[in-house]
Amino acid sequence: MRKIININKDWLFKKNGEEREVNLPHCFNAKDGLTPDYMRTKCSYKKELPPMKNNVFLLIEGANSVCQVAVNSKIINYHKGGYSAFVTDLTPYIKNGCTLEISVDNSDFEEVYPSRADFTFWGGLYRNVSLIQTDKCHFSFSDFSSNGVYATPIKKNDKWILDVKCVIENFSDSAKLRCVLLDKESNIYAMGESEKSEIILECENPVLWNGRENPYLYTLQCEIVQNNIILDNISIKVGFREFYIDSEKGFFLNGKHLKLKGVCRHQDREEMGNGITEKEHAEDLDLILDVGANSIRLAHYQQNQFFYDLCDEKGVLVWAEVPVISSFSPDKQDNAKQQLTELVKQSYNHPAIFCWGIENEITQNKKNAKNKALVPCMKELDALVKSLDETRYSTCAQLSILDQDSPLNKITDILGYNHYFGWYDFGFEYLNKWLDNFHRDYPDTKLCLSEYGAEGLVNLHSVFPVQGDYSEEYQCVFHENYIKAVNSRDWLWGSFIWNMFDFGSANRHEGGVIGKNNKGLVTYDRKTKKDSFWLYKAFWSDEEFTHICGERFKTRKTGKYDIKVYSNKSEVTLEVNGERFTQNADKIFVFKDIEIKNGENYLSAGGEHSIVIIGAGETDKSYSITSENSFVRNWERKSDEEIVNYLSPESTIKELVSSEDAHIMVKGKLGNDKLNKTWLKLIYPMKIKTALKLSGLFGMSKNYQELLKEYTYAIHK
Ligand code: ADA
Repeated sequence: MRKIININKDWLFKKNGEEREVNLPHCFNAKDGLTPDYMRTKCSYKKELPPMKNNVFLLIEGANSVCQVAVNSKIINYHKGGYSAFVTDLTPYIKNGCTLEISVDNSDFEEVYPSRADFTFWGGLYRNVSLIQTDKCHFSFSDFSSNGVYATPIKKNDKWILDVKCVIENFSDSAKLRCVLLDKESNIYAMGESEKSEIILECENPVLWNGRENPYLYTLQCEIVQNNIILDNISIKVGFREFYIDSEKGFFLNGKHLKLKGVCRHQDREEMGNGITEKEHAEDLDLILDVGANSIRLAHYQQNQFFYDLCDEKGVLVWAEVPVISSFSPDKQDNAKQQLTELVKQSYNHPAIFCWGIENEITQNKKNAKNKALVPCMKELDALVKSLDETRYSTCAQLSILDQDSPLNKITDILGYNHYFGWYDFGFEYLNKWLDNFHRDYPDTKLCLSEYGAEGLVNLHSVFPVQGDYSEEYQCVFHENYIKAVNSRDWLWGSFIWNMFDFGSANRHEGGVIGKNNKGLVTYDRKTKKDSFWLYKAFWSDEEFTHICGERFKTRKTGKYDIKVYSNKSEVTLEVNGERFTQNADKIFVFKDIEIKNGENYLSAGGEHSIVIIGAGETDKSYSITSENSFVRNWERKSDEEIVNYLSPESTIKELVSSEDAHIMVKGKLGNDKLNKTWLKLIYPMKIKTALKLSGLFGMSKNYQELLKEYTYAIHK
């Protein structure tokens, strides 16, 4: 029988010549990973191992990104790829005990994905490390460090079978493979024995794994038996389910239509980086279930097996993927194939997974995207994934601006596009046009929205939210439009919000925040559910609730405000300082012209959610951005007299350009040549608000946005 010994405790960690004791999981960028010059170097972890008999394997579940294993100063293994597990055979070295030294390097390696991406490349031995002691005859680790068991539920002519294929080391003639399938109550549901390493179990009318409704799991116990002695054993979960996607009707699970209501997830946390524990994983999934999602895109890399297990248990459909991202390089193709093979083989048995992602925005680096090897390389990854798993879809997530007729769109079984209309480009209205054109021209393509999102900072607020203002309110407006667009198109099989959580991205500096991407529905510390969280809960969850928006938009100038409420009830009553207002609506309730008086104002909705807004002489100034790295400021509406000297999103481009102060400052920053206002004259009558939305339309968007950024910055300085 195998024995698994967790060795997370008591490692001697060495960084830049300094040594200290640490426990795993450990991330050596936990303190600096949100700064642009975070440490990218080689560190090492050392430990004495006691003498051990039998075969002993070292399982490292994740080390970012290139890892070297040495025993008694001799290098015995090397692994490239920061997110997949890998196993090293210690048998020849451990009989008398040994010194184990694991070096982990998160520098940029030419031949390893990823090199460029919008997230921190957290270094460290950041998942569990264990020793697995086995008999000479055991389920093999040699097949890309999988557990050596591949169980495939197959439905043929209305009958289910479970095809169990194993890879076994030293499988002698006198040994047998035994597979027992147990139901939830531990009753034997099916069983079989074989002298070969494959068994087919007949499974009559199994209870289906049916997503969130009923994620029924069986337990498969695989044993290698010799003379009635169990030499090795592995237990995995099995779920029987069928799914398919129709380009017109969407996603079907077990014959029933199911729109995939998805979020994307990054795993890192404040002060921990990627070195998180089961507690944090479980907390993340609980929040995802709370918002009512039934699907997750586990972007942009292989995640912890524990998290896939949780998704199996809770019935959440998973898109799993490799970090072949942002910038194509033929030099990394071998590594892409290796990471993809590891992902599929190591995660093969999870019923939750329905597709394998082979790339994300691989055309982002325009120069590399022109490389003739790009399409053939992506085709090769697609063929590889299909050869490894015939039962799931291959997929990819394309950059928004990739031509709809790109040959890259014809490679995978299903397709995703990442769209940020209304954040980086155009206005969100453009989404409808883009989607309808796509479906008209490519009606057979099975398309989803693989990403969409907008920044929402819980400390920034606006009565008149505009694109790019980073306010919590604009994030809501953005998502209100997207959810409607998604829901009104049955053919769109799913959508994945970017992102469920704010996450570390060391090179970012915007909205006044350094080192983070703030497009989460929930903050980085998982403590605050932004208003947009409740919008999705209203659309997705059956759990009744009422939520008043604007709780953090606390101190406002006295006056009349529209108060927004999200709820999945059809009728909501809002009580403001004792006065009651009732409204019927669908998910989004807007109570117009609510008087906010001086001092504390008490707002309550159906007794379920109460907030306090303070009426004051002025709105709290901290609700507007002050950092010079943000390109759009949070603007406040002023009275008509004040507006003469104060620009707002309602002001025209002419007013903006004629501002003497702004002009002088921009001149100093950009130089005279860029201050040529001739082309700006064409849009003089346009409101700043509209111009920002449409900036992508002018074909000179970079210049244009640069000018607008500089002007808006200058005016508010
Ligand atoms: C891309 C990318 C993501 C994400 C996003 C953003 O679409 O795939 O990794 O960071 O951009 O927020 O800009």
